[in-house]
Amino acid sequence: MIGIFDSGLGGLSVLAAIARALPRADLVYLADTAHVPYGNKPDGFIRGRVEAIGEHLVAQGCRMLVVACNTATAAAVEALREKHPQLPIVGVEPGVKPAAASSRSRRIAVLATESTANSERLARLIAAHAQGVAVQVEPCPGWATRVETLHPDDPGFAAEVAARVEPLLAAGADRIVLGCTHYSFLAPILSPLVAGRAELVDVAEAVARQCLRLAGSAGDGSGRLDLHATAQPERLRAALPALGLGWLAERAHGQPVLA
Ligand code: DGN
Repeated sequence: MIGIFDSGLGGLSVLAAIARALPRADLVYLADTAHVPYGNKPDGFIRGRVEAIGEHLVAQGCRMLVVACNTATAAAVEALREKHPQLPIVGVEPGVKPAAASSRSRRIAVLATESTANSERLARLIAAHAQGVAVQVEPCPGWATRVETLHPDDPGFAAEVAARVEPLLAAGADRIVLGCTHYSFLAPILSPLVAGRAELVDVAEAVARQCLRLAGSAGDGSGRLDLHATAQPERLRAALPALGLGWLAERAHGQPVLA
């Protein structure tokens, strides 16, 4: 069984990619909805949450963990690996490497939470993989929370997104990295905005391939999905069709539970 978690709904984009790549793996998705968002919280708090969630998922029988959150990965994946040295633990990092490697203009932008934008981990990632490429890191406060409302298509918010992204495109960025798993669900707003000028870079599929490599097969279970949340678990099932993931709701087993 693979345990996948995020502060809220964003990691569902990673869950969907994993469910496609490992159709027979049993999966547990945990949303830490009692504490969403993580993006403006201190690292120590996020580490505490990640450790508690790790314990919970291991107690459920998970034999692999996926931190489906850039913010939690930056703040706490190393601490989680120290706690569970026997487990494969996959983190999620902004796709700076593929963006820098494919950029023709040699200019890319990273959209992320404030916490990820200010993290040492992102600075190291850029230093290691974007040599000779100009990287603009753009913190996007409130965007993850907007996805949590399930109404990111509000015209006022779409205008806010455009106001943040247009200057990046005007400066010549031809790769826009979605550095927060929630932002995958903003693709309906972002894709038309960048069309013909830049490509969006999302690492969900790459994370799923990494899980497949580590698992060694597409799963040896029945492909069941359990949904856990630390608050309002019933919202999770309703969120799936609202986010275009109705097919995952069919895989979901029983009622979402309070973790
Ligand atoms: N989805 C998470 C991320 O990838 O950073 C966190 C978003 C949040 O909690 N603000």
